[in-house]
Amino acid sequence: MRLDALIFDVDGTLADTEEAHRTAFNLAFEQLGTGWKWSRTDYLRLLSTTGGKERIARHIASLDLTDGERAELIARIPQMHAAKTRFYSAVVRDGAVPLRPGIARLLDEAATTGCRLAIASTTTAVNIDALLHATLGTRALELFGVIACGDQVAAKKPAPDIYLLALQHLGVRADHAIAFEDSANGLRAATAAGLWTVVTPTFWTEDHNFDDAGLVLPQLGDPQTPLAGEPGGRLRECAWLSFAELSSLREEALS
Ligand code: XBP
Ligand code: MG
Repeated sequence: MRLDALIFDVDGTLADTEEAHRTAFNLAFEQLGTGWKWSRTDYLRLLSTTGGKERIARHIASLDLTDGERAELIARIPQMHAAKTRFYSAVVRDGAVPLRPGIARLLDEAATTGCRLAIASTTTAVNIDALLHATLGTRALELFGVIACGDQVAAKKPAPDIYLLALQHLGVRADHAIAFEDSANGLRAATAAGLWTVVTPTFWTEDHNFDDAGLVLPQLGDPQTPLAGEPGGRLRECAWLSFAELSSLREEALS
């Protein structure tokens, strides 16, 4: 079956960004004097809520507050999230967060074959622009023809909306595309949109359930960062997921 597009999640998939997000949240909380500080344990739990604004709202809901205190904090969520986004995008724009192994290689291989590339992410366009500019430079706008993200949809992952929006903007059928994700919420969103999905977990999502994934690998690998035990585990041709093998694995899975 034809393969017309690859659709990539951003946070955790293109790059391992969540520690940078967590740090940015804490810097914003300190700047705004909320007295909050999310530990890694806190953030592991809060990450099951997609969207930074929604994550802050969930934290507020967990606090013992009067109705007036709660309402005042809820009213400040946009301000908190804007401050967090300033901290995060500044750190990423400075190059603090690299692409994960194999991402740049697979993007090039796919683009060379004429396969289109898109993004479907819960984070903001500002954050995506900062990451792509820092890691791919001006090539990013040539590579990714469609960027669907953040508040462009009302229902965030695990709802399929952001993937359906990316497919709509691509003008591509779900069964002619592949999604790349790192989390259970992302896998559910892509699967609900009808996409065969490759999952590359990070520390933040390694305990998630990926039973519905088409393929699960620790990362995409490349000649400089070969995958241990490959070929031979899931891969047959080389110790990284090449575009050619990605296409054939999906073909077999869907035939
Ligand atoms: C991951 C998310 C985002 C980030 C934080 O997005 O759920 O909320 O954790 O970014 P994805 P914001 O994996 O879909 O790329 O604060 O901008 O939401
Ligand atoms: Mg993600």
